[in-house]
Amino acid sequence: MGIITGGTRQGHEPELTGVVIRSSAGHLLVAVDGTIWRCQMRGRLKRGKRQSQTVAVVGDRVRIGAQDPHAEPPRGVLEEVLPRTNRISRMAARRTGGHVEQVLMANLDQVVAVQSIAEPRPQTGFVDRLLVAAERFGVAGVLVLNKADLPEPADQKTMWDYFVSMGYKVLRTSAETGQGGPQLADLLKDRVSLLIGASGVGKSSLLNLVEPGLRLRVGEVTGKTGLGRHTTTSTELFPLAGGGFIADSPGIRGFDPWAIAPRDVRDYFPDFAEPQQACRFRTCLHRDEPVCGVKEAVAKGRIPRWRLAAYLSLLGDLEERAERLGPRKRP
Ligand SMILES: Nc1nc2c(ncn2[C@@H]2O[C@H](COP(=O)(O)OP(=O)(O)O)[C@@H](O)[C@H]2O)c(=O)[nH]1
Ligand SMILES: [Mg+2]
Ligand SMILES: [Zn+2]
Repeated sequence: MGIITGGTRQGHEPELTGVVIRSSAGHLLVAVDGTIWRCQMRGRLKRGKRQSQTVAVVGDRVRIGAQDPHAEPPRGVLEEVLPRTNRISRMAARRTGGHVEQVLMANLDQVVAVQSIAEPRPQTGFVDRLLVAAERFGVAGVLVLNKADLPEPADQKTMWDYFVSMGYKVLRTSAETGQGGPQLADLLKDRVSLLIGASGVGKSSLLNLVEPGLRLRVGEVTGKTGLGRHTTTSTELFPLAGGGFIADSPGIRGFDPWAIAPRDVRDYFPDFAEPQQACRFRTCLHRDEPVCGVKEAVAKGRIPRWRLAAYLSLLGDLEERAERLGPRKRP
């Protein structure tokens, strides 16, 4: 994989390519041949036509110009973001009205949705939405259930078993007892992964478990809300000693996938594919339409109710956004 090994190019001015390992407010850390450069964005890149909230994100391959190669750390300026093979994006905060894309990471192999069995409890619909985005952007989606040392309610287990039945990998771990550690290390090895989940589920703890050298800061879960404090403040990419790269991200709660037309949402629910062949209308949205194969599958217990609810909730949110933006700006 070697995405962090960039390369130098001969020329009048030294030009370097590397990988963004951290990006915040116009400042980047870029790994070039194992050396970390601190880089600034040029104004024209910041103001570029691209609507993405973040022009250069973690995982992006970039070309930089050296400004002060002998400084500690060496300093450079971002010249160009090289084309992405893929990305994971959501809509930026609601107050932007759904116009702004927030790219969480570029050039990745898999997104690992981390939830905890308790403290905090799993968020309804979050995993469903994240997996929709993964399917949409051509990234593999994997589930990790952390805090497996805590008792797991039966209805939760049924829910995760359903994701297994759809073909997703579900791994139970405990950063406390070390359970599932070797399996998680195996899952991450030689791949470029992004860990996503609410604050407090144990993302940083899990990374410390598989890569003790990282010594990431771990937050306390506050008693009142059961949610963690945001001790990880920006997404950061780390090389793994055994091969591969892993990005730890600050806790995110909501996830509205970017660039999905409402009518296409159903195609990213793989469990709907077969039952929806029985829908009377080829364009059935499985909502109010008569003779709907998906609703029938729910009635017969073959698709759980919460799964249809997760779909309808996402559909509603994307429709609302499309309405706000008007027909011309729909993705
Ligand atoms: N019981 C239990 N607690 C855990 C486990 N993993 C993490 N924690 C605790 O959960 C809290 C949040 O952990 P942290 O790694 O900062 O979560 P992050 O916000 O997702 O990075 C800390 O108090 C950890 O000690 C686990 O497997 N079991
Ligand atoms: Mg963290
Ligand atoms: Zn239908």
